Amino acid sequence: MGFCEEQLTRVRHVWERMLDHRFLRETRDGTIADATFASWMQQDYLFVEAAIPFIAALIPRAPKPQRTALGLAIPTLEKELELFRERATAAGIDLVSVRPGFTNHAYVQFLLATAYSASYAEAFTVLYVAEKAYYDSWMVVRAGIDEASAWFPFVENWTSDAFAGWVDYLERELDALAAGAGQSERERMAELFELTAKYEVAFWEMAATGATWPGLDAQVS
Ligand code: MP5
Repeated sequence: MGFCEEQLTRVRHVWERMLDHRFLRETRDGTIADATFASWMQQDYLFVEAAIPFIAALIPRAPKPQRTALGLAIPTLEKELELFRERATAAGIDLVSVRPGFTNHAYVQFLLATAYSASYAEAFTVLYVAEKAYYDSWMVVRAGIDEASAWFPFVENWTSDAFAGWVDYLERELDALAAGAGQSERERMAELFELTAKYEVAFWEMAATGATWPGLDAQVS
């Protein structure tokens, strides 16, 4: 069994919570409040913006054969940001004056900290888990959402064949990195695997509840 399969089995209780999150079920069933979906869009727009420097920081550290794939991910993310802007304009959602919520802020700091201070294989683990989480999560939504939904373009974005191929690629590469890692690095990779999965659950929770910062409300955060 490869590292990814082994870890997905190990953290399955977290993964199941993620896939059973009410944000995903309500988006699939078309019962999600527009304001709730808008709150996810606003926060995830900031997250995707931050994913660009995260990937960019990995490129100079990557083994040569991985550099091109990581480099090509950047224009894909730019296109994704364009999709957010287009959907936001269509639905009258402000993306400009948004500030990151606590969970989003913590997750982004975690991404950047791993990119700059963890080993390459550890940072690559975080990349894989974040992408795999979105693929699996949006597949849940795909299973029932009305294709005429205003939110369907997001489903298409993260369940496309191209995105599935990217996640498969990351999985193969991560399995190889783990196979070449020593025991203590593998343990740190496993820890980051789990932490990233937990951040993904926390992100859906933040979106579903509209949470901003603990102890503050939307007016002062
Ligand atoms: C992704 C995302 C997927 N957009 N947001 C969160 C909270 N997790 C994962 O990353 P990408 O770079 O948009 O494919």
